Amino acid sequence: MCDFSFEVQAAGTIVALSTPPGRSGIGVIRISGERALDFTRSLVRDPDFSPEPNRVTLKPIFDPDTLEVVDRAVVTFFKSPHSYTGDDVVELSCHGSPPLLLNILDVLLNLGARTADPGEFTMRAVANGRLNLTQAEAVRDLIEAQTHAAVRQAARQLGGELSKRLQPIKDVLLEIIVPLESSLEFVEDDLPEDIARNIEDNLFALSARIDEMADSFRRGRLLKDGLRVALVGRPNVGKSSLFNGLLSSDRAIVTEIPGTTRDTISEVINIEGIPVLIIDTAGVRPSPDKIEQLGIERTRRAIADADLIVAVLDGSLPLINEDEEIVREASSNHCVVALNKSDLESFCSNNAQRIDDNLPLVSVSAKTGKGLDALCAEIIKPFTAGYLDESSFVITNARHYDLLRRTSEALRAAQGLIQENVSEELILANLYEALRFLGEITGETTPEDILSQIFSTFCIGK
Ligand SMILES: Nc1nc2c(ncn2[C@@H]2O[C@H](COP(=O)(O)OP(=O)(O)OP(=O)(O)O)[C@@H](O)[C@H]2O)c(=O)[nH]1
Ligand SMILES: [Mg+2]
Repeated sequence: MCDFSFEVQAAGTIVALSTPPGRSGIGVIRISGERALDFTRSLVRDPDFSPEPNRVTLKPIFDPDTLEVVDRAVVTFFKSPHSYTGDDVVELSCHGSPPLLLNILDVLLNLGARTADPGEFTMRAVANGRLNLTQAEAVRDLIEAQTHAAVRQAARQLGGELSKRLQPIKDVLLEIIVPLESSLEFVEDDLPEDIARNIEDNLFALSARIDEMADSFRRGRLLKDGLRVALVGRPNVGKSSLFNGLLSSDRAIVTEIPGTTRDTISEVINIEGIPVLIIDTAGVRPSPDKIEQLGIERTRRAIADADLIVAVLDGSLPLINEDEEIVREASSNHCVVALNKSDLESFCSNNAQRIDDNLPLVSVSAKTGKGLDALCAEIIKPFTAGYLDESSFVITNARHYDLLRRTSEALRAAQGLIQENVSEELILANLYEALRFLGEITGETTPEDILSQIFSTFCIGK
């Protein structure tokens, strides 16, 4: 069992619905704590019920007031410590009827169970040494993953990959600390030159290794948080049609009337594992119409918040000043120009002649779908260039990134102090700090307020 720095704050037997609220085939209620089995016995009105751990049993569930059977549930018992939380756990797989599940939860609360806080099951798993902190965070990331690539990364972290990669780094750090500590006790003079150079080299190699890990956060953040991309252009150029084409669904209203889209609408699509939020916006033009003006205001906000702007132009018509103005504005951010309506006879790529050559430009037809793959490739290009290695493990969490950076800084500071020949105590202080940052990633040295903050981002029932 790991030695964690915190105790489970609120003891007691906790209960929550672990499946989403709403109608479903099955709804799972999870009970964790000392009295999990007691409460289950009351619920099934069988005081001798002693289920074999890890085996399922079909049991009737009673309403305690009317003594009527309200459901037949599959009961699974996980005996401490061999459960998700490390406590005794019972999972009741009931029929997924919201009033039925609420009723059963109510009965359990009346028996003395307590509603679990967000992430409390996982917090207990960490406190009981069933998971380390990075694995617990991976549980949340797995549930929240928006693409298959994000699922894969979360699953690897849940399997302990991050902590396994950190362990050898901690080991090397300890190998540096131990002789420094002993030199402090036994040697009056400065560190011998050859030992100092050796420590310096090791610290250099170690901080380079940590920097490499931290750098992978660029891709990790993309996989987890994705990109915001706004489709912007004059009315009628085909923004909503492109939006629908990228989504492969008729999500937005398309008509030949300029000014059709009033409000921004957005949906997430998956481009090579990256969740990309595509935002369709109202066409930009001077308009006396109050509703249209409000829509255009929202377009401006979407432009300001976007990671990249697709400036959409109608390639079947000569460009006008407004088109150029839109492209000019968009190019202050990451920008791709989409020259739409390439299926029309009047389409001419020369229409885009006045557009800056340096901007990526793709000819597309929202109508036929031609060029959409190329447009998707251009959208992610500025963010993935040079580091799209599908198989590599990446840092996906800003907390881990920050702590890795701080570890690396502490190691570099120690390196500098060795060069300056200062006392071993000062060098050691930096090395211990680095060790503490690494321990904060996996949970050994994480302050309690940070832990509470982390678990408050989980959903209830997990
Ligand atoms: N032939 C052809 N017509 C297109 C294409 N894309 C859009 N259109 C047509 O152009 C007109 C305007 O399309 P929308 O997608 O509504 O244009 P929009 O830019 O969203 O317009 P607003 O919402 O008014 O700003 C519709 O009649 C579409 O059918 C295309 O690739 N080829
Ligand atoms: Mg539109």
